[in-house]
Amino acid sequence: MNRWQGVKQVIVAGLGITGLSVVKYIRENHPTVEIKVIDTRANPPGQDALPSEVELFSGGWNGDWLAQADLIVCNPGIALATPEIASAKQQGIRVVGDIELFAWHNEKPVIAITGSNGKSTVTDLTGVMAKAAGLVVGVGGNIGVPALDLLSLEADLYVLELSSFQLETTDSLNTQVSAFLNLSEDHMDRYQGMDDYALAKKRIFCHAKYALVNRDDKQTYPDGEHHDIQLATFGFNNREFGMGSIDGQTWLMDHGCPVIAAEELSLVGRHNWSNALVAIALLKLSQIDYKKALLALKNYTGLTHRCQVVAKYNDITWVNDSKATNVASTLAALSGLSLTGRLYLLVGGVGKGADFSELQEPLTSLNVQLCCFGEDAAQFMPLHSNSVEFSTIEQALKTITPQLSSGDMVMLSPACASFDQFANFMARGDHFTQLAQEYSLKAGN
Ligand code: UMA
Ligand code: ADP
Repeated sequence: MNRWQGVKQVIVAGLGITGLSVVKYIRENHPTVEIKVIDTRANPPGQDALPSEVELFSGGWNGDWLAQADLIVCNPGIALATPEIASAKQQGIRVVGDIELFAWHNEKPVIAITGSNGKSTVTDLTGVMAKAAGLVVGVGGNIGVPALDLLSLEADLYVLELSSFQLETTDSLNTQVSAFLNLSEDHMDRYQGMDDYALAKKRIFCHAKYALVNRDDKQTYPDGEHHDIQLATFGFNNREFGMGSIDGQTWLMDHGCPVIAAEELSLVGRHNWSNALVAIALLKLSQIDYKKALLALKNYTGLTHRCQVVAKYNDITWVNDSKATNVASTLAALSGLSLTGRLYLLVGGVGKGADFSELQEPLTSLNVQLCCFGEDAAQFMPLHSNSVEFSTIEQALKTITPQLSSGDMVMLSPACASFDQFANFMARGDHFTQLAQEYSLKAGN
């Protein structure tokens, strides 16, 4: 089926790296199609890289342009409920996302990964392992490399991290395996509730051969309408892809056969054992021999900004977990901790309408000082009796550094988005890391 038949005029709604990749893809593959870009921001990121022949309308919507379009390609950051997009849809104009364009073009096997937490780690690790097994692999999607930019690689396999935002505008992505890792509260500023959020994520199963789901989180299972799909599961007990105990040690298991001891992994934390197990399962379900990739798995240390030790001096550890942008990821960071000293936990930023009360219980069992910063700092203050409010990360670190002593840990695991004070979670993590490296030399002396 040629989905581009009759498409003469495309509106790319929202620039950023996605919009740029869409423009580049259409110019290279459908050169007769006219492209115009609309971005509601006054100075959209990426405008300097836009070819001069492509017209840009910024700082709002352009109703005339939208009305003339045969196809609108929407940035994942723009909700389909946005009145201008909803009205274009109502008028019969097709609205898709970049992943849908990828699906129209691609014929190679795809592994797709979604979930509230762990997507980037699993996506990156699966890519690393598939490469170690000898394949040419394209790794991208929500992890930060637009999927359309991968097509020129002519890879043997594509591993895509897909957000619920991207899945909302994707209808026809064929996958060898679609994994749904876990579901916890996030993006409640965009969805009506958890059911609405889960529904967007379950679109990953629409054209999947296998659904890989979490036995410990039944919310990840496909609904009845995905009846053709073959189900595979992972979890902490010893079934299918699971975990077992051998001589008192935890092992990652494939249908009862030991694969690797958890202790052998460079990744730390129980949640990362689960991430490693998923990567093993994804390769097996894609008929890739994961045994060729076990050394790569063993040596994999994870991505930056995820529970990453960025400074250690005078027995004080500084951890950057800036990617913890929701409650569940901060809970995961807390669950693996064993400390001899006090934890100084930096939380705050943009709460996205979340309920933070779940953090209260794990915090009571820890020797902790809660350092609350940013726009929603006040929402964290009641969670612990030892809470202090700061305006910024720097103010918090400046204040606590003289109090630190041997065995303590300073951890940024904010449970919030960063947009009140930073461009993104990476900028926030880099800022923390730079300060940690500076202040760690002054602490514990
Ligand atoms: N926006 C507007 N008007 C526009 C266009 C965008 O207001 O006309 C705003 C939206 O509020 C949105 C943001 O700008 O939040 C997104 O624009 P952007 O220019 O940052 O987008 P891209 O650079 O194309 O990045 C997008 C994804 N961003 C979002 O989904 C918000 C990136 O995921 C992704 O890596 C990239 O495409 C490549 O696929 C980021 C993200 O935060 C990391 N994702 C969310 C998450 O992981 O929780 C879903
Ligand atoms: P995502 O791409 O879904 O945001 P990341 O791999 O970037 O996932 O990790 C985001 C945050 O979630 C980090 O703070 C990380 O430590 C934590 N995390 C990673 N894997 C899991 C998991 N399986 N369950 C819960 N939290 C996790």
